[in-house]
Amino acid sequence: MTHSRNPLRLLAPALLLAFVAVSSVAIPANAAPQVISIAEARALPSGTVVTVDGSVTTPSGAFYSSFFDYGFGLQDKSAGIYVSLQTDLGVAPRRQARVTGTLQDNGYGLLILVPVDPSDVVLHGAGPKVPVEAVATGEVDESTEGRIVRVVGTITQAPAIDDIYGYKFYVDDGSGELTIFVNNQTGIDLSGLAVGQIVSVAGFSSQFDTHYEIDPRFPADIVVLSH
Ligand SMILES: [Ca+2]
Repeated sequence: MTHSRNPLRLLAPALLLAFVAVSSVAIPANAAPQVISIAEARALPSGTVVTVDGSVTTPSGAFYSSFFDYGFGLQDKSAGIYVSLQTDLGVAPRRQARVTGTLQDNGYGLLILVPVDPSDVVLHGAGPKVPVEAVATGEVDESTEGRIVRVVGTITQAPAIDDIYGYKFYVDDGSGELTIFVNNQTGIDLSGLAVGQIVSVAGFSSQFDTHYEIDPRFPADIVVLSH
């Protein structure tokens, strides 16, 4: 029975137990997940689970008619991202939220963060005011996706209904025509807008399939500067 005295055989279970004991001490189940910046998260492959912390930038559910969820934009100093949720947490801009979720494409080119459960969104106080970033109409693209941006341009195509999804119109400041997509839940009245007017439009820098767009959040995001 020499094998029973093999010291390695006796040692192995002890080492394993020691490892398990150390592991469970080092990583308790309820430990706060490691927070990374949204820019770091955006650079990771689809399917990666991440935790980010940022200031809410769009009221939850404001984009329901085209996004079909009660999610919201989230932005930190580095970047922004859309958090997709089927539960309405009733959040509004400047709520601070820590979100753990899976990075994925929404099927139309927009990178979203999808929490497994609403409890993966931890609201904690008020966040900093997210500055609205002025960009050219031709600059709204992958590099601005997920952030709150603002353009000033001439309306080139008047608002038109887009089925059940909302309304869209187009603006151009000379750098390229940009789609403005207005979701039904935003309460924005587009009836006064016409081709040739110069408007300021702020909102969430989004992507739909082959094009990029700004999705305004509420009426104050659209201001007519010249009739
Ligand atoms: Ca994209």
